[in-house]
Amino acid sequence: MRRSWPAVLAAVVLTLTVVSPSSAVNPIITTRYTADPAALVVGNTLYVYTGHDEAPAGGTNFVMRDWQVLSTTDATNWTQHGARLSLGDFPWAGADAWAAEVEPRNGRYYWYVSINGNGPGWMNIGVAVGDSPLGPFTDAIGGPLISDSTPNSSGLNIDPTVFVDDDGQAYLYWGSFWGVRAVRLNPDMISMNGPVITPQGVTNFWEAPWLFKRNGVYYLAYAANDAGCVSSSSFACIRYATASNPLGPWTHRGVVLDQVSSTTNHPAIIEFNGQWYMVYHTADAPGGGNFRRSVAVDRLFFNADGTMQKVAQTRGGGGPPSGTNHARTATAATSFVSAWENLAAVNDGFVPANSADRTRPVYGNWPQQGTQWVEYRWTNPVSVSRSAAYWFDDNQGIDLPASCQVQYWTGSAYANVPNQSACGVAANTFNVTTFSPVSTTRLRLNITARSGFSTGMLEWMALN
Ligand code: FUB
Repeated sequence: MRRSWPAVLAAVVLTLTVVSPSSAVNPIITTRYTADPAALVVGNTLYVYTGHDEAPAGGTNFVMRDWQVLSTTDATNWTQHGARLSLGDFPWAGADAWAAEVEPRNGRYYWYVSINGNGPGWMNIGVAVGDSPLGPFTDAIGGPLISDSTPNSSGLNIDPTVFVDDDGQAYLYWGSFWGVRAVRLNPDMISMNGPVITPQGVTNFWEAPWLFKRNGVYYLAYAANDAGCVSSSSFACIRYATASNPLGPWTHRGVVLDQVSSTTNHPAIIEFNGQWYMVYHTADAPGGGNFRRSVAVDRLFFNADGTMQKVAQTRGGGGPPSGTNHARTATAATSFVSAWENLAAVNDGFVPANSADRTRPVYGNWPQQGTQWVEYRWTNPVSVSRSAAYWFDDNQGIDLPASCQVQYWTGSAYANVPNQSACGVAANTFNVTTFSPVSTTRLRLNITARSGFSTGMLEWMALN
């Protein structure tokens, strides 16, 4: 059960904390990169436990060394509590402070974490325990709870989610590489009670399970990467299933969150102050990327029959990024523009209402498929360090791209801009890509379509 523990304790803890509130937009904080959220309500406070992405700009691997805590009492203003657990708290840890979740029981808080150990095997699940939602936390076992040597463990033992049912029985789910696993835990919360099972009916499970209960129904949300919901298997959507038993069998119910701007995604679903929320991560923070992710929170709504509506992603303020937009002084060129569309649309300074906004001319390359490009040309070199693309989606032959890549003219050839962050392909927003500044006379955006579709843009900014 995730709703527990007296409000007074949370209040006492908060008074001891240096607070740094941030505003209500997504990502919920942008002063550091946070990923893999897990949510917990304690009294009047919603805690979000996250991983911490520290990869450099342009990095191609996770750099994750600690776990962070954020909290709010209004789901709008967030307090950063910093790192409350790190690899150094586990003497047997080698690297990789991946996804984690906190579950309370009998006044104690159990923080289940994914860790690469310093012994044989790959990832493990360890447990730390503390006496308050903010710790301090210490290693509860002195070694992994789940490892590669656990009989019937997953191909990748990460992403724990723990749920204590009304009868006091605790369940641990985890897994990746399409291998979901579950086991009962003993009341001590740090040992298994029975064999590891492979739950049935978790359709297209990839990783990142989140188990909860509502109105007597068990819900399992999880990341999936099948072609039915993502533009490429590198990305993830969030699917969910329901069951009348916490170990299943499960009945798949559909997608509750579409692909986001980061390749990975990781859900938490929680009721707080009478409203339900989905907590997840994206690459939407400035300089963000697949290894520099940021936690987002949005409302989640249930239908009368208990199914969940798809979450509408709130993304920043939706307005154009600030800075000098060199696109306005550029001449645009393209590999192809449909005869009835207008390339000049990309740098006319328009701020669209959404990706289907046709109130002004649009750029589209239907019926071309594969990779097309748009570029800006200047007579004299300009210094550029950000690209912001607002994609066009007519819900017919033109769809959001599968991917994109920013390039610049070196004087003799095109090269990828250095240290590029994720080239976002989200709808209804300016997808900001950052990179190390280049001085150039040409900037090119290579746009790769989803299979069977063409692509288009409503606006493309080239910012200093
Ligand atoms: O953050 C590292 C890993 O990426 C997590 O454990 C997965 O859920 C995915 O988000």
